[in-house]
Amino acid sequence: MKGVVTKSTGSWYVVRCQGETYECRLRGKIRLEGIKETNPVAVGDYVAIEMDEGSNVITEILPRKNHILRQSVKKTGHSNILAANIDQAVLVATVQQPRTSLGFIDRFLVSAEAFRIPQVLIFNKQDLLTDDQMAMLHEWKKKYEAVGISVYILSALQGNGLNEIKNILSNKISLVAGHSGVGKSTLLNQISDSIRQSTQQISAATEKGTHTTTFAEMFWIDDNTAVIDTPGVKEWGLVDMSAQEISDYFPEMRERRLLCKFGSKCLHLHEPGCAIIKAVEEGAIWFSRYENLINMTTGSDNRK
Ligand SMILES: Nc1nc2c(ncn2[C@@H]2O[C@H](COP(=O)(O)OP(=O)(O)OP(=O)(O)O)[C@@H](O)[C@H]2O)c(=O)[nH]1
Ligand SMILES: [Mg+2]
Ligand SMILES: [Zn+2]
Repeated sequence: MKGVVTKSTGSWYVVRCQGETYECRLRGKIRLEGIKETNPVAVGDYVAIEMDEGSNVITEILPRKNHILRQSVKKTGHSNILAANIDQAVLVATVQQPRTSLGFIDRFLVSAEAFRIPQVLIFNKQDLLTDDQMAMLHEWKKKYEAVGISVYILSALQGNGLNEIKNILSNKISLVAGHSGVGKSTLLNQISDSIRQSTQQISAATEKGTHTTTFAEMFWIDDNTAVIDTPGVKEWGLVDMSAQEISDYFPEMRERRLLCKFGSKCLHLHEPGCAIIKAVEEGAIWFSRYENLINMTTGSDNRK
């Protein structure tokens, strides 16, 4: 039987086949070619399962159309797949409680853009913001929308703006990611009555979440719509990307970089005739995006 992995704990998995769910283990060592991953089977993977001596086992992982990958914090040289075969990558971010940096946001967007997975940015906890912070968010929204990323500002707690979110999730499989405590599970609970994820207050001392959601899990809202709630991530490290390649994953730089005097050798640092630097100076590229590109290509980002 073939099905889709809807939950992964690392040692056992839930697989959905024809509307039924099965708890499964992995047969022996299934290894994917190439990348070293901490979790060879991810939520969203299509797999073949069999009954084996009274228990269900995953015998095969079918080819993936894409996946969202980040550098593992615990095991260096390893990467961690958040989900596979997704139509849309949704990042839930907050200005405070906890703070999500623009560097973290851009690394997430780059990781999705590497597979041309459309990205959605949701700024949650609008109710906590001052007028000045709201004005700043509206500026960010304009700048991200100019490069093709959809941006929503809302409060999952108060429930405003949820119809728009239901619409953008409709008929797609969406990954929902972000730092711990930004309100991913709170938002998903509001989206569908069938989702009843635990949520928990962030720590008053550190203003950070407490990793309430511990495993990635896919929920089907209707026959064609699914969302994947994921545990909060602290850091977002890029996996296997060369400096030249990274600017290709910034949509506003993709074509401009071809005009650099040194062509594909240009790292857009201080080379003469750099089309990217020129566009930043002219205000056609947002300085924050440029700064984050340089942090990624020079490896000087702290990932947070
Ligand atoms: N003020 C405010 N608080 C919110 C909002 N959305 C969620 N929260 C609160 O933020 C806290 C964390 O929410 P969760 O939904 O558990 O966060 P999470 O992103 O799922 O966290 P992890 O599962 O740890 O990754 C809870 O106390 C929520 O009530 C919001 O829009 N405004
Ligand atoms: Mg959660
Ligand atoms: Zn350049």
